[in-house]
Amino acid sequence: MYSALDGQACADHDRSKGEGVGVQEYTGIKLELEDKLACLAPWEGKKIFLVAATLRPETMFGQTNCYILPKGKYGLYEMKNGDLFVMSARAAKNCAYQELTPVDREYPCLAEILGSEFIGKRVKAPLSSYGTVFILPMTSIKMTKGTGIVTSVPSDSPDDFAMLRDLQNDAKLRAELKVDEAWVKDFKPVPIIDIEGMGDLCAEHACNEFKVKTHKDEKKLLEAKDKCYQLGFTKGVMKVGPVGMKVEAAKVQIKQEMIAAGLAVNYYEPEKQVVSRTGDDCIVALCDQWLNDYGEESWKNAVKAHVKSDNFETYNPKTKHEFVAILDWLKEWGCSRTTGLGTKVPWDDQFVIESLSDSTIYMAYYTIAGLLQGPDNLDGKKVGPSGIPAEAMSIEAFNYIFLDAPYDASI
Ligand code: ANZ
Repeated sequence: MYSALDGQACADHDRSKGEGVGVQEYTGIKLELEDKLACLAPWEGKKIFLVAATLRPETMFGQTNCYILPKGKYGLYEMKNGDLFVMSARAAKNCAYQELTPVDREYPCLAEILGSEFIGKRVKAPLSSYGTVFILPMTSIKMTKGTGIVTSVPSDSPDDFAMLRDLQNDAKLRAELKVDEAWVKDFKPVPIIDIEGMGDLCAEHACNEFKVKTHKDEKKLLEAKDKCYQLGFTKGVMKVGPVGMKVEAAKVQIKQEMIAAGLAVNYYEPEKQVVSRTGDDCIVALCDQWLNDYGEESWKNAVKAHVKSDNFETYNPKTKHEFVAILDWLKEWGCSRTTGLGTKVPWDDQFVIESLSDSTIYMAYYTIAGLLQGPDNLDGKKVGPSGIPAEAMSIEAFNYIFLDAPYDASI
């Protein structure tokens, strides 16, 4: 998690919003634009892709259309390999910090395009049985999530199913949203995943079960979506592509294959909004970072055994449980940063130790500071009550005090 304004990683306690928020990994599906747009004429002959962010790459076989927000502001951005991507500026910024753009951390907008300009145009939908699909409007799209473009899989996504059903059956809605019947009429949901107890069109099944009437039934759609996601993941079996494979495995395999074939890209962003204390909307960036490997088995087990033992006392049993629970998920922890107060990382002094990590260590020093420095001697320039000068505090001395290392009078 990174603040471009601060020019460095934005750790948990550097945030005014979004403490504990992690990174969401999406697959960016490249939908190649087949039709021309007057405003894109200067780039004729180049490949232009609308990029849809998805968490379900294994469902790409069932794409029937693409959704865009009519009032959404999209931009055209060049990528490293010469591809031109249509996406929100926010997504382009994340891409620029993930080594996708020609110049790292730069994402000049080549053209601004309103979502409505794309409606009724066609894109190639990779892996789908329809091959070419239409771009349709969806008013519930959030510009603060993914790329602001969604690829529609009405067989497995209740949101997509409800919207497509309304566009197919409701002439008034079509007129209102300026959608031609020909763009929706022949695009039926494609059975691609079998789920025990839900059949092979789980979105329709869930919409019926939760009585979703229209695409505006937000609450019911959420319940339907939860059910499809959960059961799809745990019980879903592929009917197309890698037939018979569990969704859980197919998800990983299809993502890898699509990226290798140039049909998709990896795209990351904060899973919810993260704002730094400097007021910057954070992004996900690839950057050099030192990590503490708290997940390392022998470390983890030693700490866990200690926390669970009678030697570790908490005022409240809940606190003890929380320690154990956190030890279970805590893995790599970014522990360096480039600016701000802190102790220099001993082996790489371009970084300082990130303050939360620093504060797990420096209290140890307090146990001996009184002897080494004493009161009114914050910078340690005077020799304290122990009579030991700073120069005498070698690594061996610290190891003797804190690590039970043998005492060596000759040092
Ligand atoms: C294809 C697909 C197939 C999807 C499928 C879902 C199910 P959650 O789970 O809520 O985080 N999406 C992506 N960007 C969006 C946006 N800006 N506004 C609204 N919806 C957006 O959502 C992840 C899914 O929400 C993504 O995965 C995308 O639809 C949609 F069977 O892609 B999915």
